[in-house]
Amino acid sequence: MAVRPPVPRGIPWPIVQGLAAAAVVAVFVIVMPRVGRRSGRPAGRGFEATTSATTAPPGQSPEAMVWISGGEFSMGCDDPRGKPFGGREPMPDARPVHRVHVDGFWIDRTEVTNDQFAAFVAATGYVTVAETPPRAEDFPSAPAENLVAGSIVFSPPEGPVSLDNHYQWWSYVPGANWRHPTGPESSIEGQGSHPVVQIAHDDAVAYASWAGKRLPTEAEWEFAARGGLSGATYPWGDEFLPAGRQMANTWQGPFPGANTAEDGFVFASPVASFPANGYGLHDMSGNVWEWCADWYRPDTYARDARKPDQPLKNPSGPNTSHDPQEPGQAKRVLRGGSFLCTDQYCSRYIVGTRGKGEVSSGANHIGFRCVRSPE
Ligand SMILES: [Ca+2]
Ligand SMILES: [Ca+2]
Repeated sequence: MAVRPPVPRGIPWPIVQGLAAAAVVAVFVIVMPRVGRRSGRPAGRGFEATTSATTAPPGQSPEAMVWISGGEFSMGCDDPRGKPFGGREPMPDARPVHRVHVDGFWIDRTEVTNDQFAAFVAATGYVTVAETPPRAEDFPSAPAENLVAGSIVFSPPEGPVSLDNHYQWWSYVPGANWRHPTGPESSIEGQGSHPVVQIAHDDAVAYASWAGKRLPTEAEWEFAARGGLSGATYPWGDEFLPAGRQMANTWQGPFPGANTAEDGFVFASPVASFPANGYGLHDMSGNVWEWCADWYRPDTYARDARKPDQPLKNPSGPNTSHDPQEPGQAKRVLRGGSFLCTDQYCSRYIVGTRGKGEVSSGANHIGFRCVRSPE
């Protein structure tokens, strides 16, 4: 089981809320927007076949990227409750299921690794958000001694706890950052092929720009994650454990205190430790959450599905974010779930489900991958 990292003393919750809790709440708290419950909302078309454009790659694929020829697919998720491993959340923000077209693009075969991010930092001197002390002007009521650089770390209690308060298993840890994912005593030595974590949205954008890439739109991410399947619950099909096989790095055992790691990993696994989907992409479900470019709103799909007879072309999300649970927080979309996902709490390893995170907050289960458009 994970060693409990040091719980910070004297860090006011306003700082934690500003730097940390937003992402935690964003990703894990059940969101119950009214999407789909109002009369007059489009019902959506349900799932229809994915049609691939079958265009050849316009040139040689960049290293470690896969060409996705694009096409038309059904985006979203039915209510997964009642399905095996479907979890307890209705996922209303992932409906209506609606038709979307995406143009072709390249996508990283895996999540961005520590080695890849280290090369970026070595080349640019980039300093991540988690390595930068919070600014006094952003937290005017906080004592100066509490404005310390750090990030959010999964800090499980011993023994069972109620699952209605995520502060029981998340802590703001000074000194936690991508080089020290769970705090100053931790290290990524020997973990070059692990996904980089403790990455805020700006950090992911900066890396992508340096690499000549960009973050995927949510639609591109889901098209790629589905691997050519239509309406499947997972990137590989409808069975969570086909022939008893673990297909993704998630959580087994009672959450959050006792990870039995039947899939072999308590924390993040080296990228591509689990089978690829139909497009050759690894870890589109589980391992670490992946930032997308889009702002998060729970009603995005209701807006996008307003013309159900016309596939929406290359949607890039709303112009601003809004989360009714935390209206003041700027949030971008996160997708795919993580090694902490379980049907007891957060079943967002389900391929059509949506997550979200406050943009300045990393955590030790949040990373990313990049895409590139043809010239
Ligand atoms: Ca695991
Ligand atoms: Ca992932």
